[in-house]
Amino acid sequence: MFRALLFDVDGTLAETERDGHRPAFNAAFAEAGLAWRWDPALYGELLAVAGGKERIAAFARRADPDFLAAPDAEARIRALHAGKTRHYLAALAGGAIGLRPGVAELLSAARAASTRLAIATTTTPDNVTALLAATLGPEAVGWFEVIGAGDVVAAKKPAPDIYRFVLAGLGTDAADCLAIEDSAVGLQAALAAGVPTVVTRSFYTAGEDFRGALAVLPDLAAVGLEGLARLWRSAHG
Ligand code: XBP
Ligand code: MG
Repeated sequence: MFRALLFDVDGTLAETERDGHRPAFNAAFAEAGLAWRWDPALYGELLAVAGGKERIAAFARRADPDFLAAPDAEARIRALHAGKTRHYLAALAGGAIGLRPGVAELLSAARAASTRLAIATTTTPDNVTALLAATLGPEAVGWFEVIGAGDVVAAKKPAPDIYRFVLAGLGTDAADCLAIEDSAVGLQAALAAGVPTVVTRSFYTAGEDFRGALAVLPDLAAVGLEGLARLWRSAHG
């Protein structure tokens, strides 16, 4: 049986992207007087780049090269991203986003079985705390022994760094853990760190290439803790 469950956040714990992060980016752009607007289809393309600041820079590179050429471009991206985070946190606090099916049940079964819990995400740490508090209560953040999030590592997913950070914090071998991811980028990060991974497809990732996953499921309601344990054992001969 695996010792720890490592959860991705966006798309895995909750469908945060289309109606959470995306409108928060747009609100920050409008506030800064920029004409940029990310509609749901464009945002789906932009998700190929993980991390909000990195996503803004990737968009500017193709849509507004003058913005990037300015000497203060990096500072402006940081300010835009801070505004985006403020809008996103307000939306979460207002109850805009709920957990995906089966997430709360799995967390409670894992806690009952003393399975260790951790988070490995690209998103900003405050976003994780706010999502957990809004959906599971303020004590839920304490259920996770390690929360690896955002800029704590230099290279974001698909680099394995955030998984390595979490594994080091837990002091466990990668093979003794199970990661739950929703995207090809996240799957690549977990596999590159040696963590067996189950994928739950999400709104934007349903058509991606999930080769290497132990299983690809519609959501976590389709499998309980026991089902995950069976999948994990199947990879351990
Ligand atoms: C998904 C992401 C994140 C969010 C934005 O992260 O790519 O970048 O879209 O978050 P994961 P920030 O699936 O690893 O949880 O704007 O806070 O960077
Ligand atoms: Mg994700």
